[in-house]
Amino acid sequence: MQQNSQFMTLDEFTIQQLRMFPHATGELSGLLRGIGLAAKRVNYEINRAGIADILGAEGGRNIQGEEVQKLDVYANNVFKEVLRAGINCAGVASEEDEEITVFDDARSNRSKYVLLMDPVDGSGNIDINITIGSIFSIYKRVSELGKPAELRDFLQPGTRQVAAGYVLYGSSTILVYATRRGVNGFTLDNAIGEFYLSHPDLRFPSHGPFYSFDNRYYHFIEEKLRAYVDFCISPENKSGPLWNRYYGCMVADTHRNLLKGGVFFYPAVSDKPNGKLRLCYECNPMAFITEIAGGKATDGNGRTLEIQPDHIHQRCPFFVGSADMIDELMGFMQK
Ligand code: AHM
Ligand code: MG
Repeated sequence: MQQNSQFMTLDEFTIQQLRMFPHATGELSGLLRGIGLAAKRVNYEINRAGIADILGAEGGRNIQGEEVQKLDVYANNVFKEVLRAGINCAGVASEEDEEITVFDDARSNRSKYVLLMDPVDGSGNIDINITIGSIFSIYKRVSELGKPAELRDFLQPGTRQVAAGYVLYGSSTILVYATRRGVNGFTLDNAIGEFYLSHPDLRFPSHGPFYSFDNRYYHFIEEKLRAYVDFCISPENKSGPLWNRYYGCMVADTHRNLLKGGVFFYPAVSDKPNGKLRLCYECNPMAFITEIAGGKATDGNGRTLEIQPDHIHQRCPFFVGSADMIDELMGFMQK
C-alpha cells in the first residue's frame, strides 16, 4: 500500500521505491540516505556558522585556484566521512580535492556506485548568510567490482548518471534528487531532523519569467548571446521583460527556475573560454535533474549530458532551464 506522501520521510520514500523493484539491492537507497545524513550535519553547522568559527577563509586555494572557505573544508569532510563509513559507495570525487578518494576496503570495493560532488556551491555567499547548496552525482562503476574504484568510473558522460541531486540551504533546507523515475523534493523538518517529501514529481515549466546570468559579464560574452540578454529584458519579448535573478549559487537559481520557470547560464567569457562551472559535479547533475523534469541543458553546441569528460575538474559553458527558453536561446546562438 502507498503511504500518504504528506508524512513520508526521505528514508521511507527510498524504501518504498525499493519495494517496486524486487531485484534491487538497496545500495542506491542506502547511498541517498547517507547523503541525507551528511546534508543534515552540514545544515546544522551552517545554522551555527556565526558562532562555530567556521565563517571565513581557510587560508588555502583549491585545485581551481579559488580561495577555500572553512565551510568548504567542513562540508567536504562530512560528506566523505559519512560515505566512507557507509557501505554503499566505492569512492568520491570532489570540487575540493585534486584527486579522487577511493574507499579501498573490502566492503566499499564491492559497492557498485561512485559519487561526485560540490560540497558547497556558492561559496562566495557563506560569509554573508546567503543561500548556498551542495550538489551530487552518482554513477555505476565500470571497473571490476571487488577491486578499488578507478578514475574511469568518475569520467563517464552524464547520460550514465543513475541519480543526481542537490541540497539547498535556504529559508528552509530542501533536498531534491532525480532518478530515471522522476524528481522529488524533501524539506527538512528541523524539529525532528527528518527530510519530508514536500515536492513530489517536480516538472520544469516549459517557459517562465526569470533569467539568471551574471550581468557583470555582459560586455565579455559573444555578441549573439548579448543579443539574447537584450531580448530577455526587451518589451518585445512575448512574455514581457524577464526578471533578472542571480544568486551566485547555481543551486538556488536552478531551484527557483525549476519551480517557477526560467533559464540559467554561465557562458564562455573572454577570460574564461570554458566558463566557470565544472562539468562533472556541477553541470552534469543539474543537467540530469533538469532533463528528467522536462527541461533542457546544453553547452551551447549540444546536450551537456553527452559530453565525454577528460578530467574530473574540467569546465564547460552551461545553459540550463525551461525547454522553450533554452530553444529560444539556442536560436540566438545558432544565428
Ligand atoms: P563555487 O562552487 O566555487 O561556489 O562556484 C560555483 C558558483 C555557481 O553556483 C555560481 O553560479 C557561480 O559560481 C558564481 O560565479 P560568479 O561570481 O563568477 O558569477
Ligand atoms: Mg560550485
